[in-house]
Amino acid sequence: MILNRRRVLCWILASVTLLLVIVSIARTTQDRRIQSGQNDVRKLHDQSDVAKHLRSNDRQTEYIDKHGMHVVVGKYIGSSLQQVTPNFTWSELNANAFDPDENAGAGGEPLYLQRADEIRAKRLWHINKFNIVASDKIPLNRSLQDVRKQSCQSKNYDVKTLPPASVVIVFHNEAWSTLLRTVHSVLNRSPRVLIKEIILVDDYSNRTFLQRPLEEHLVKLSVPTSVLRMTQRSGLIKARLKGAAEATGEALVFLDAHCEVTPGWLEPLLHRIAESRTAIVSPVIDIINDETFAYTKSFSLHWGAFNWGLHFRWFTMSADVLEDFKHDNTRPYRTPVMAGGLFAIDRQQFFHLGAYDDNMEIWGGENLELSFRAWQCGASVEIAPCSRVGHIFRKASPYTFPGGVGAVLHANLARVALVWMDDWSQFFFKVNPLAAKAAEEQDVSKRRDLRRRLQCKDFAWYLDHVWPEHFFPAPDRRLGLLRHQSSALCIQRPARVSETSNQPSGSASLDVCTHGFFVSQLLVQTPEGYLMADESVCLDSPLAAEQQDAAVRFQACAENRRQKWSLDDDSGQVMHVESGKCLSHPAEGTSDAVVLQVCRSAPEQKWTFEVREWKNNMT
Ligand SMILES: [Mn+2]
Repeated sequence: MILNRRRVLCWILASVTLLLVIVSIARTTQDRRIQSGQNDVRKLHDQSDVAKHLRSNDRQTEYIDKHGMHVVVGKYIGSSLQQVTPNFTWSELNANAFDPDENAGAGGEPLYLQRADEIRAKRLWHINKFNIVASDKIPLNRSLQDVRKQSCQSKNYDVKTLPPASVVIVFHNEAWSTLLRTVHSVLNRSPRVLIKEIILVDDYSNRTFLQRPLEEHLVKLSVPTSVLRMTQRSGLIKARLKGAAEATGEALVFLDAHCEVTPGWLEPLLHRIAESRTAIVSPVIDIINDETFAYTKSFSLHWGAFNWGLHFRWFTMSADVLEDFKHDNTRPYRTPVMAGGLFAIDRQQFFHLGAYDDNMEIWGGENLELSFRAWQCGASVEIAPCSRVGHIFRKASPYTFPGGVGAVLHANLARVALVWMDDWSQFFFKVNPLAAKAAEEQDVSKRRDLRRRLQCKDFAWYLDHVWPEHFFPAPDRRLGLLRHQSSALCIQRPARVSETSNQPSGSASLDVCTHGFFVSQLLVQTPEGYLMADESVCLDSPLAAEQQDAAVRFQACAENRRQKWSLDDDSGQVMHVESGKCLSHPAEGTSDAVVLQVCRSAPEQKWTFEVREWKNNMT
């Protein structure tokens, strides 16, 4: 019982702990990886090469960019369940130990602590789940490098024609130094005429330094800055709604409370809104290291999407968006969904579209809800590659969630599915029984009314037009398991094992076939011949052209011919289109469970696609 509950908790935490694809850059030329990657560096002269590298390499989570920087795409997995969080005294929690050294962290350089500080930092880490001791040594006005591409830096904006913005920042027990570095970076790096005001919304913090001392600091600033206080713990969504309701700027810019904006961050966002009032625009989100506060650049060439569990993911952008991007790498490009923490929107448009679902609690799923709503109701969701904002990604959440983090997230996601996803909500609930359970208690009638009032398009339209490369089932696709007939084993996708793997690439394995909707064995067969699994990985055989008995793997879906398969339901053969060879489970002679071999009529090559109904039989 207890073990079970712990397993559920672990699962919930792992799934909650985000989004976060992160990137780190090794600039040092002595870095061996870079030296060994010299050839790669020369090869990767333009963006398309980088993309190819991302798509074809075994280690699809890394690449060397054209400046020779090693870029790693990784993912944070929450580990707070293993950590023992110490109890803090009242004075520890309420101490504001901000005491900056003049040049600490200048230019976004990392700050390494002295030995003596390290021990203290380890203990205090748990208050915010980042290195507060390092943060407190870095000035509020520290400089950051201009990390924009040349083409972005040379762009000029006529600021007088851009809509002034209200910057809305929600916080809950945020550290003084990170909260105010967010505010000061906005003041320092935004044209004054473009900032109408800064609105901080305090989601019921109880730290003493966030009360009077904060207000006394804010009145001294050069821009009108106010604090609104929630009278009970309300969560990000309700707090943002309160901030937006008070805002008077033509545009709204939402920021997390632990960000630092970089030079030129604001103009591209507002310029896009001036151009298209229905555009919701996010910056590129760079990484502020949670240990050293180093500013590291994140990749381009990715967009935001989601997996079968409706968890946000960064995936390589589609081929046609990449094509546009190559023509002009300064223009905002579309994305199926936004990450959610940082974005700009026309204020009237925000309310016209229905703001946020105020029945969503605390955090989670609201970014999908807004993204689906925007696209389906005539707006757009975009990323402005010339706008770059750093954000501290944490490995665990420092906050308590009233009601429990899992319950909150499942209920929020259930609302998203019930209102916006039509038939696909049934698929979501089949693979996510906890959300199905949560759905029983949700009343979404008000949001469905909104959808009708705005005459929004359906989810089929969204998938077809906004994300045709998606890996969900569809009316012209089959969902099911690929069963090897004589062994009665099924093809299985590797699990997401390492903390740095965004997409679980690796050998296709065979395992006992499962009943129901076990995600690792479910495949979507498309009319083009792709066999897609969750997390946007496809059945592939990278060495099919070069090797006998080439291994069969799951690799990031790449819309290429090498990932096409032709299934013959009568003969049971599954042919790899490019090589003309057949999917085989040899009895012996190879260490790989599944390989490609010359097609022949043999039990090794007989498979059944066992269909699973992803919709209820209601229609
Ligand atoms: Mn955040």
